[in-house]
Amino acid sequence: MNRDILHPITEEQVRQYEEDGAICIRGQFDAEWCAHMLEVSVDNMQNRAGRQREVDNPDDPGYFYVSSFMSRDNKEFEDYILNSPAAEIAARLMRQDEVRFFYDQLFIKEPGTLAPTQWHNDIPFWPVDGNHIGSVWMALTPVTTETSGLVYVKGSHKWNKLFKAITPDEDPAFMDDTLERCPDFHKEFDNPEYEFLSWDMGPGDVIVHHPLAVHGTGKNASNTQRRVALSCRFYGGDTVWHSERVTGFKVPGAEESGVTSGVMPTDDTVFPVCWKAA
Ligand SMILES: O=C(O)CCC(=O)C(=O)O
Repeated sequence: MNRDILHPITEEQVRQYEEDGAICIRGQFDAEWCAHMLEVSVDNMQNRAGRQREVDNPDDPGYFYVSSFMSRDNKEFEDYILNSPAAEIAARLMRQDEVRFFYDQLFIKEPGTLAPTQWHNDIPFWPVDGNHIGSVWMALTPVTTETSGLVYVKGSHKWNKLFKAITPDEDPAFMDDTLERCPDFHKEFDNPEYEFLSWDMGPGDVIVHHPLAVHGTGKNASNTQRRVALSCRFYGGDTVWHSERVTGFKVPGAEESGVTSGVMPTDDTVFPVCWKAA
């Protein structure tokens, strides 16, 4: 399984990330990574390991599985965040010489799952602020917009706007009532005011997005294709802790490690350095 990126990240890709807020990067993970992480991800779902958020909708014939912090209890996920090219890809796109690990998350939509992923941006979910928090969303199965591929509003990270955080199970602990709900951009696809970005992806292709980039998905319309995505967040640069944010999001061990509002968390156990320039 490759540790280093297989192709250099180009200046053009960095500029595209900066301009659009999201970019698809292909061909950086070898086939072994893709097969291995698919296997451990499906296994995680089947064993309900990690910290899940169940979406209990009896009218949905499918199943939307979300788990977080898998790498805390599972060496395979830990190995991915510490030893795969994911962290370097995020670092290079954010022009950082070092990135730390924030958290990992699994998003699986079984065939026929009706649940969308509500339009949102990520910062309102998290007790952190900053531009240099890159999410690396890796497809582990084929993904198209029909099978719930992510769609982004191009350039929305520059709106400098926070939308109300809505979890798949609509947990009120995350909802800051001073923030407005993100519009349903599926209704705006024909609106010339917006440009949308989406990609057909194969296993190992990743999307990297800025923490303010607005994104969402529809249902998984396939009756046969499961959609498996592993999303890992890495940070550096201007990232700081933000204890005052209204959110139910808790990083295990963060408070004990002495996080302070306005300061970057640097505890090497809770937020390990995953990649450093040579
Ligand atoms: O895969 C999904 O449905 C949601 C992913 C997402 O919102 C993220 O990784 O930030």
